[in-house]
Amino acid sequence: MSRRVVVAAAIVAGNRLLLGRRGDPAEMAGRWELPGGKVRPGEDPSTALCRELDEELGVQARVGDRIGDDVPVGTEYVLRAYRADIVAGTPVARAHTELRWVDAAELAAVDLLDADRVWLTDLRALLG
Ligand code: 9L3
Ligand code: MG
Repeated sequence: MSRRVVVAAAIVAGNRLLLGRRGDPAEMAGRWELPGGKVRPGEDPSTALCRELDEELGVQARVGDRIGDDVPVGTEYVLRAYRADIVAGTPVARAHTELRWVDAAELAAVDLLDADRVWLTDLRALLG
C-alpha cells in the first residue's frame, strides 16, 4: 500500500507565514499547521493544493517550489510542502478555527503539529 500524499502550503507575505489552527480531529485540535489536505486519486499535487487553498482559505493561489523533505505521517500519509503565493482573495478561516500570520519568533513559539515541525528550519529560512 502506498501512502496517500497530503499537500501543504507555505504562504509568506513580507516576513510572515500563514498558519491555520485545527479544530479537528480531537488529537490535533488547537494545534497549528500549514494549510492543505489530501491529494485525490489521479489529481496533480499542485492542482490539489490550489483546490485545498480555495476550499480552506477562499483564495486563488499559485503553487511554487517544494520546500523541505516529505514527512511520513502515521502509516497512512506522507506530507509534502510547497511555497505558494496568493494571487486573489484574502484568507478566511473556512476549515480552521483561526488563521494567523507569524514572524520567525512567533513561529518558534507556536504549537505546530509534529509533522509540520519537521519543516521549521526550512520555514524559518523563508522568513529571513
Ligand atoms: N496534516 C498535517 N499537516 C498539515 C496538513 C495540511 C495535514 N499541514 C495531516 C493531518 C491529517 C492529514 O494530514 O492527519 C490529512 O489532512 P487534512 O485533509 O485533514 O487537512
Ligand atoms: Mg486540510
